[in-house]
Amino acid sequence: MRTSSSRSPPIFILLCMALESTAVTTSSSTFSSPHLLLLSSSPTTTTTATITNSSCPSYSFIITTTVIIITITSSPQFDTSIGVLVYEDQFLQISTLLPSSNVYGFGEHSHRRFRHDLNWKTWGIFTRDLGVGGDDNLYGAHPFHMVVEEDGNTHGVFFVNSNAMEVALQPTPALTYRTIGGVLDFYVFLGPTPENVISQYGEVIGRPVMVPYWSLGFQLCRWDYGSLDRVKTVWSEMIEAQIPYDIQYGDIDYMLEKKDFTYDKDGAYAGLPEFIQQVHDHGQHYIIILDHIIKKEAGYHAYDRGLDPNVYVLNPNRSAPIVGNVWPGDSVYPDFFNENSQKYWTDLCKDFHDEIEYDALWIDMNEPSNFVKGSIDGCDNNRWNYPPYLPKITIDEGKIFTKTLCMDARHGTGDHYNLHSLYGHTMGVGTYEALKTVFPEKRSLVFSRSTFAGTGKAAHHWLGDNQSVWGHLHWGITGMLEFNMFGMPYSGADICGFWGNTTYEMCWRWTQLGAFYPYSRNHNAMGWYPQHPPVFGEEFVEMTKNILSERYRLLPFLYTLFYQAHVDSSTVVRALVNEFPADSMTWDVDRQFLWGPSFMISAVLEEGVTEIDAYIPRDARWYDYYTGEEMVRERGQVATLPAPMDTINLHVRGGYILPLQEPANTTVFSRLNPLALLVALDDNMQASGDFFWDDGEKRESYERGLYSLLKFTATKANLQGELRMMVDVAGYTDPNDLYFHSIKVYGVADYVDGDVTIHPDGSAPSKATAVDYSPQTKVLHIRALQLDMMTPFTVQWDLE
Ligand SMILES: *[C@@H]1O[C@H](CO)[C@@H](O)[C@H](O)[C@H]1NC(C)=O
Ligand SMILES: *[C@@H]1O[C@H](CO)[C@@H](O)[C@H](O)[C@H]1NC(C)=O
Ligand SMILES: *[C@@H]1O[C@H](CO)[C@@H](O)[C@H](O)[C@H]1NC(C)=O
Ligand SMILES: *[C@@H]1O[C@H](CO)[C@@H](O)[C@H](O)[C@H]1NC(C)=O
Ligand SMILES: CC(=O)N[C@H]1CO[C@H](CO)[C@@H](O)[C@@H]1O
Repeated sequence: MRTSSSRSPPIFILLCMALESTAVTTSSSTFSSPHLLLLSSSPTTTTTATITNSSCPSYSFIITTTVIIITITSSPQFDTSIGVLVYEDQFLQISTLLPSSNVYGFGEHSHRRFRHDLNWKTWGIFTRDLGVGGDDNLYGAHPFHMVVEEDGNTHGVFFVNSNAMEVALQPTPALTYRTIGGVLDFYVFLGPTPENVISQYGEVIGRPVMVPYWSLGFQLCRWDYGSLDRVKTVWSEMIEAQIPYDIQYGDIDYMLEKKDFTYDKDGAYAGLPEFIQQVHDHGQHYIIILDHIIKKEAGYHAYDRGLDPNVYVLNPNRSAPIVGNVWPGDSVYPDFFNENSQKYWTDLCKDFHDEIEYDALWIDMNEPSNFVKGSIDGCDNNRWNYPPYLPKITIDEGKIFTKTLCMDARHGTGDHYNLHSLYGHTMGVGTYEALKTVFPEKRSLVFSRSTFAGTGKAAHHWLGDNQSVWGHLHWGITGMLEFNMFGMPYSGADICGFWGNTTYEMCWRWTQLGAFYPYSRNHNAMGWYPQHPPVFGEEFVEMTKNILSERYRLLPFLYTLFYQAHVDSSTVVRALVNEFPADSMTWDVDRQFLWGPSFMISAVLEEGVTEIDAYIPRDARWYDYYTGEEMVRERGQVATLPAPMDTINLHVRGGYILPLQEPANTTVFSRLNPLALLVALDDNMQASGDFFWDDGEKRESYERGLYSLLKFTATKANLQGELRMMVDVAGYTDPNDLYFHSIKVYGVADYVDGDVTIHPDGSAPSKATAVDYSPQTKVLHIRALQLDMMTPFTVQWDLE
């Protein structure tokens, strides 16, 4: 990562396929590896070339002393002829024309819509501790976007720069980057599809880390339960109500005087280790919060241990650690750019785990936040703290260092001016490394509020986007879609909202929507009306149990999507435009979303509403998830769908096979239950799907081959429908003898009442004993099966 200010020409790297091939610097138009091309614009020569490779879109480029034009399809995708390039020491600017107005990405902001408004909107990028609500730059920095053209061709651009910057969008369409440091260094991803672009970006920044299976369960959190007794009460209410519930949190009130690596053992949280044991005994997990700062207090172990060798961010003259003020009072900042900090942080995490057996860490405030401006001594008046140009970032009183450290604070490898937006990223990676020591065998989790391009290879992100207001149900969907683009698929907003009193109806609808957040957590702030499901009474509990049971039923499918994301950065929460980029109706859809390519969620996002308008993409068959009935008339239309209080609309796309499992109260128990398959046939009466399974928590199970991968295909031939299961990888055999007990096939139009035959590999065929077929819904349901998970099988049924 280049972070220092220097004058150098822009660098472009074009990427289509894998990065295995070595980079080639162009000096002529002969290239050994057309997949990856490093273009250094030189001020004295003009270079032009056209590159063709059958497995990549072909492209051409022109570089002159003043202009860079890159063309992938017919019109230029990157064309700087619209504006001047500026390289000053603390001001760099580059503009490009865009081939279409369908621009997605850039973060972190609370974008109201997924597709950008190009009408002179300017977005700042600089990590910042700020509440959601305006157009502010928020916790993370992600200078990445993609552009979808009229014909569906898509390219992406990653601007590799960590300085404070702004992106100015213009209706031409065009965009301008202005940054106050670093160099102009770009990756251009050739696509041609949105998912290709995101995968190519993932190749550069790192693939998303694999989550443990238990993290897909429902989670409950609150800032300031007040005492462990209150936590126990809430926990018991949840269990008594039999709501699926995998994870309980401890927010900062578990700490003694808000100090990291302590708990209030003689006060309000006496008995916490024993409670965590009890949580574990119920098949659940416990996650604690840590802040980014250490209280400056002699005698406090976490502070003392960081002094020699010093691991803290230093003041500008390097005479002592710079001191800010956060929750516990005057505090110092562990510097994850300092080579000594990893051991320091790992030791603290390890020792604390010996005291309380947490299962994962949630790191907050790491933008890095500071409640005083710059430091308790203020900041010097120099060109770093008062840069000549300030991008459109949110600051108070015209000062870039408000709510954070002075820009001339010193890190191990540079100054805060350049490294600011990387602080949370390095803390996320450092915490991930520390947890490898705490849990050498087990995958854990790190949630980081502040993130940068690539944080997803170590950590996850919840959307700070969180007030108990209706608008946030919609914005949270855009937030998830964006973080999936940014390589952090495991995300979601706080269900029922964080700040403010929720209402019964809002929390009800948010619980339905949040059941389909990959990261499904109900979280409430201090002082507001309690919002864990049992407080709302019996009917609310019933609804919560029902919808979370559907979530748990779908977990094998969701987990398989996470495996795919880990392998190739495919998105888990996916925008409709990613699947149907040439269908212009999908470009603006951000109130609905998909899980992977095949499962569509259309929730109610407003108060007092009992029907919704949902777009049903035209190039596919769609089935109601619950009944299996096909949406025939609605296909390619904006359909008005009934959405009474007990309903969230869920649809399955023809052509896909989803692995399912009977739900239970936690994932530990649901993993013991029988499996099922949902087969949704496409227009050719075909479908396919995968099922990834491992023990759910061993580290690097994929890399070490400790997993199994099943492949399913459904076809139609000779008046027979057929479903075939093959074991593609057999690296893990579940100790619980899992078997498929039910197969549902949606869209079987021409079924004749005959025998359904089962052929397990290596044993004699048999007739299915329980078969239901509905001529109304065209659903074939084969029940009472006992098909071993690791034995390939074929199931056949007769057709007219
Ligand atoms: C395309 O690129 C690949 C990988 O670099 C290379 O092996 C292949 O020969 C190229 N094909 C053509 C037609 O140039
Ligand atoms: C879940 O159910 C199992 C078995 O019925 C029980 O042992 C366990 O305590 C339950 N866990 C929770 C969190 O309710
Ligand atoms: C270094 O800076 C700190 C505050 O930023 C100041 O208190 C101290 O006097 C300075 N020391 C020297 C040697 O300049
Ligand atoms: C939120 O609810 C609490 C508890 O019922 C109540 O005391 C408080 O006044 C409410 N606050 C607002 C702003 O409505
Ligand atoms: C808008 C808002 O309330 N944002 C908050 C989201 O939650 C985090 C902590 O969980 C707060 O720090 C944000 O201020």
